[in-house]
Amino acid sequence: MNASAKFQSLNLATVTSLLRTKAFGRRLHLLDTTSSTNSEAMTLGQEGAEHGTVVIAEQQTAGRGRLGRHWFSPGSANLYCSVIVRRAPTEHRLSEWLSWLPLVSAVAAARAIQVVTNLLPSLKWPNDILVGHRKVGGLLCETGKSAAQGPFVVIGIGLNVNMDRDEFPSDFRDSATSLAAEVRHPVDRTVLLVSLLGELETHVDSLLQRQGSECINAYSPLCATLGRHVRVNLTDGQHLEGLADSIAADGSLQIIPNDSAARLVRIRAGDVLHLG
Ligand code: BT5
Repeated sequence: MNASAKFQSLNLATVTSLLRTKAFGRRLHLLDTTSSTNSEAMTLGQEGAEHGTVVIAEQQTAGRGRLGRHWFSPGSANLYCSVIVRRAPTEHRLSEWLSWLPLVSAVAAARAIQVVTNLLPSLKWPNDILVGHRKVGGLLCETGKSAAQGPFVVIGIGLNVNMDRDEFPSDFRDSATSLAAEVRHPVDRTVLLVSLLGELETHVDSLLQRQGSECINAYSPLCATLGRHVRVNLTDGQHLEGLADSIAADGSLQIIPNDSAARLVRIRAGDVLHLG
């Protein structure tokens, strides 16, 4: 890969001049190094940062995945981005909103990747972004609260953009990829970031108006998990194997367990392995 294209830095003025969003990225913090953009955004959110505030870092020293896992975040090659979302629907739709926000954000990220690279990413439930069977990105949504402005959500997105495959640590080298490795040329991170923030704002805004059933129509066609035999490692240490049947109105994954074809089991949280 061409080294100069690969390591071109993100530039605040350039990103800002290309943005076409109303709120997302209008307040943009571009950091060289941070522990985690989600942690930075959480702090800013608690201090009252406004809706759409974005934190980007060239490198994370303690990037976080779900359930306390680590997100590999080397410098100047990828995107590490966190957005503060302060909009929320009325009380009775709040839990639907919180369950769908990560899934809809994954749809937005997949769409941005498609627009910028022509690749056709898919999603592993709940919100892994895949190219082929390899993971090119992931999402971590966290909720916080500030004294004056009330609750907020941080949408954190990590996308592997210009890394070579052999740069990944050996424990997930076979299951990870980058956009550049797939298209075989460097990908402009500025263009990707601008597209990502635009798609995110559109999808998050429309989630405010939509019912769960409408989200299913946007999410399901991209979901590579549906129709597959899967193993789900549940958060309580148990596991379940079966056929991934469908997405429920609340964003849960519905499985037909191997040991009981007669019932559907709803999974709200867990890790999915595609078995076949
Ligand atoms: C995720 O977690 O996929 C969510 C990742 C979110 C990262 C973003 S970066 C910006 C923001 N700031 C943060 O601190 N976090 C967010 P999970 O589903 O738990 O996947 C983690 C697992 O993926 C790890 O245990 C590894 O196996 C694998 N992994 C770690 N780094 C990876 C990478 N760069 N590419 C592909 N796979 C990776």
